[in-house]
Amino acid sequence: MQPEQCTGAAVAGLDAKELPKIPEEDVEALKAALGTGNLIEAAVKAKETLDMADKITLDIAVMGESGSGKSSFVYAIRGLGDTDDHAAAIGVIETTMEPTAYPHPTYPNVRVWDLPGIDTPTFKPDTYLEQVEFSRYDFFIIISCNRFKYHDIELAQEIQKMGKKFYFVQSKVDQDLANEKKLYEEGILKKRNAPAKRPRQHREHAILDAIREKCIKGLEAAKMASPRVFLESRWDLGKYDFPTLQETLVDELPSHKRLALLRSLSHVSKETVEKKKEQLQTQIWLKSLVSCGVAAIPLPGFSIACDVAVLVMSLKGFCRDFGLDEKSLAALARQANKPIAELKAVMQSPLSEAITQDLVITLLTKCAAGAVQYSKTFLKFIPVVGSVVSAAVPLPTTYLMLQNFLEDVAADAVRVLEVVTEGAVSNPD
Ligand SMILES: Nc1nc2c(ncn2[C@@H]2O[C@H](COP(=O)(O)OP(=O)(O)OP(=O)(O)O)[C@@H](O)[C@H]2O)c(=O)[nH]1
Ligand SMILES: [Mg+2]
Repeated sequence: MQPEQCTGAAVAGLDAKELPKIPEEDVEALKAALGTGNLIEAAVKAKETLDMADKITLDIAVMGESGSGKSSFVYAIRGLGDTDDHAAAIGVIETTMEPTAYPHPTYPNVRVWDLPGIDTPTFKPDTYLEQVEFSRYDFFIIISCNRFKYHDIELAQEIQKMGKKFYFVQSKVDQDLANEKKLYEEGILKKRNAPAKRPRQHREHAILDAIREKCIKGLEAAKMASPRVFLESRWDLGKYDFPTLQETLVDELPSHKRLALLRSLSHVSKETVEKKKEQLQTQIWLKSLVSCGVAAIPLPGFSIACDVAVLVMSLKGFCRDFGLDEKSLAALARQANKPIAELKAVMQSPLSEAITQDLVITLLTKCAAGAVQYSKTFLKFIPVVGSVVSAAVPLPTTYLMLQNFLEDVAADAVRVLEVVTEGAVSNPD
């Protein structure tokens, strides 16, 4: 999409009355960063903070019995398709024999570990966690495609003792549903005097609830306190409990690791997109500071000085974070079995590849009028001293531009998600 085709708020002229309110935490963060009144120093610190956030690592362990669907889950959670590179070894014949790390294709600091089945001959249940070096993982996914067995529960209890989190995932729920449907279609349940608890008509939700309940009861019987079970199918990650699992993982992670996980998650729910936006929002002042700091140069025909290259990188980063680049979009289109053009058609902001210095200057120009008003508010918030005086206009301008762009790409991500899930979300009940 060319710059002039953009219709999002980032390129629309901004009315000062419509300026978004600066979140309180952002003001505090900026005040802290500008404390000494030295802009260059503040920009260097901001860059360090951003670099540190990019280096945060996350190690996710996926474990369970042989054939339960571990490898399938490992590639699905990284948003990969069957034919993609980096896919974990999957199949009825291939077996995972040792812990193998699969880095996320875009965010290699996020690694999903495919662990051998606990019932694999070289691993013994009582030493399994040590053998797979449990201490390196941030949390554990325990997968089963039938019911959770004694070993799964024992492992979960050990993990809990070590102060780490685990999540029970019941895989291949599509198979369970298909089997149940067959029973209803063939009238077998009627003939066999089905238990009164079973719904008379085939209802997907009721069947899913029953599967979940059965798993939970099994875990409770094995003395697991308040167990949670997430149902999923590798063939349809947007359905069943996978989106809820993603949200739970994000919510329960320590806050400094949250952005790393969110970035690596493919968009299977609007809530994930919203959470990602919230986390990225916290970086906007830092990005603005960096762009107005060390390498800021006056823009021709424009009353502000800033580093446009830094802003180009920031916008491209936002697009990548929301999967709005050619490669990610093509992968998504393939998985959803839709033409990529259909996904692009709903987008109002440019893809990562179309972000250029010219586009950034266009966006800054469109934001400038609003930002002048903003700078008055800014001056009230922030006691502008020392070399910070020179940033009283560029900082709010770049802040506003980045903020609007983030809003726009997040809205695009939701629109793309709607196209992808169209038809797939129909409730069969
Ligand atoms: N229908 C269906 N099949 C699945 C699902 N997940 C995995 N499978 C199939 O189950 C088989 C085993 O899957 P894997 O992902 O290789 O299982 P694994 O746990 O890694 O197996 P090992 O490495 O041998 O321990 C493959 O044929 C998968 O295609 C699912 O959600 N639905
Ligand atoms: Mg495997």
